[in-house]
Amino acid sequence: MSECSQFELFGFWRSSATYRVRVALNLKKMDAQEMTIDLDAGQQQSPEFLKVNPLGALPTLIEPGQQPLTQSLAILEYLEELQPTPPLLPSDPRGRARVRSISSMLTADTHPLVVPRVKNYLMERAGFDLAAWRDWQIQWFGAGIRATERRLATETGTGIWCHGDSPTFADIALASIIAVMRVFQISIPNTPTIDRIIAKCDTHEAFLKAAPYRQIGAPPVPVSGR
Ligand SMILES: N[C@@H](CCC(=O)N[C@@H](CS)C(=O)NCC(=O)O)C(=O)O
Repeated sequence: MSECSQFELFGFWRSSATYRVRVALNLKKMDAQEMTIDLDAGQQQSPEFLKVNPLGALPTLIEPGQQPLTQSLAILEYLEELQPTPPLLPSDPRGRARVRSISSMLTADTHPLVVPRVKNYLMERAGFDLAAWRDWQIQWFGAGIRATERRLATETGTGIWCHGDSPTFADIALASIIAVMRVFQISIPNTPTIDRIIAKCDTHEAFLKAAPYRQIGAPPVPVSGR
């Protein structure tokens, strides 16, 4: 895939949405050179980066001669079309809809509540301190993860992975939320189906290579984290 090695990816070590793109690239054996935008230093709001992504968010995929591509799920869809093997969506329409539904629940309804711009607003304008922010994180990670567990535990599509017996966008989305929860040392109890699927991700090289603490710019792994 020589044309694919021309990708550049704006990302940050602990960015959950960047992680999704890393895993998809790894599964599809595609390559991108990652360039860091330091979210802790507020580089996403620099005038230069806002020209690349007006929302001031990661990831953004850069391909020569093309406009920047933003939104992790749109990037995953694009990679899926460019390189259909291995497929990260099921072959049947109903299955694809289920995988996209689980993925959206996590990436569109859970993740946006816990991003830096929301934290900054709550801390600067809504009187939050760090303890209130942590309660907020636990509340919204918990809501998304518990809903996902209920679906995975009861829906017939669930297999070894979130859908069937090979990884899909849904596993990438789930693992991306768990990866950032681990960074923040947040765990939600009583999620046996999720725990089983994440144990699978934890033995899969494509997921392991994408892990936050394996990225350039990451701090040392805390003793109690990973
Ligand atoms: N829906 C977007 C989420 C993008 C997003 O919010 N990314 C976070 C990092 S995981 C970010 O860059 N946040 C910057 C900020 O909130 O200031 C996607 O999936 O790509």
